[in-house]
Amino acid sequence: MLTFYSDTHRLHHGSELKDGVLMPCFEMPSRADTVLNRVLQQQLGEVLPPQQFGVEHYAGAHSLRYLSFLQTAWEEWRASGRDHHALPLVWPVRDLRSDLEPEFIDGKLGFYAMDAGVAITAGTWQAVKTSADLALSGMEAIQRGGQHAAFALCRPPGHHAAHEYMGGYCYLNNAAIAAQYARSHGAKRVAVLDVDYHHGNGTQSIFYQRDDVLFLSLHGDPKNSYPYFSGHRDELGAGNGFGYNLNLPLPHGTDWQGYGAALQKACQHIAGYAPDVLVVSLGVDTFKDDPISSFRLENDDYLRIGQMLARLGMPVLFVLEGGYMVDDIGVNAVNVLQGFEA
Ligand code: SP5
Ligand code: ZN
Repeated sequence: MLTFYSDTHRLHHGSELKDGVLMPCFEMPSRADTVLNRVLQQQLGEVLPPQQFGVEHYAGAHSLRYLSFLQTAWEEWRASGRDHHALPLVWPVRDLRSDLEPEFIDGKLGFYAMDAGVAITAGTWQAVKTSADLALSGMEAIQRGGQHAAFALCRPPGHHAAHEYMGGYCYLNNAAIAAQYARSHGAKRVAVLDVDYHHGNGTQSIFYQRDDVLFLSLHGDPKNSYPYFSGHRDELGAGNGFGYNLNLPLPHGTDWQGYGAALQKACQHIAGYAPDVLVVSLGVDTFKDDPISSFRLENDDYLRIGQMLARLGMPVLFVLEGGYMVDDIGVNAVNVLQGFEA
């Protein structure tokens, strides 16, 4: 399987509040190093750099004003005299005005964010742009290069980012951008299966009203897991998209028994939809030792995930999302890919 990777991810490492204290993000550069090392060690296949895609390729998933905010936020923050990471601190919740974009950077940060897990640093735009380009390159290899599968080793991750907001370490929705690219280049139907521990609220939101992109997610129940405000079972899609969104929230402590059954259900749903291509938002924060999550998957369970996906018999683009037990994310992510290829 081809892997798409770039060192550019190193330009981004944010800060977040952990138990009320500002710390370096769990979403750190060593994550991608661990995954790349495992890809090389297991000789998964060639590792290729991304092609450069223009911002217009991100515009199916994101608004133009959000994209220009991301490109200029660091400069605006610097121009207002600060040099530490920029973090949002105020949000237009409920009855506050969310129809007007503020002019000052502090207001814009909150306007375009769902939480404070998305620091903007000097290298953030370049890193997130390259991460999206990796996903696009992977989709291109499948659609024009005739590859049956590809792995986009994306960092930063993307699935919490929606049409007009960032959140949960995510800025550009790499999986959604790749799914939209597939639709624009010949695929009639695309499915996105999100196996990250956290609900893929951004991807759900981007395709919520559409029947040409099916979204399915297995995740920690939002009653007690981030992102808390999205991912319930009754979110089924709207308008033309009604019936094309499937959430399978699972309780704390879920192990392979519960997880495998839910994945089986998701796979049946995907088979019935018969997409031309499947995008897998591959988070491995479902691991038993993940520091911020509460499922109990073991290393070998990731091989089983790959095997079940292979049985669908369709082309798959794997897009790396979360996973914070740095010692194991290489083994776990690559186990999915090797299980798929076995
Ligand atoms: C891409 C991705 O996986 N983003 C995850 C963002 C999660 N951010 C909030 C985490 C809060 C964790 N609280 C942990 C409580 C554990 N006892
Ligand atoms: Zn996650």
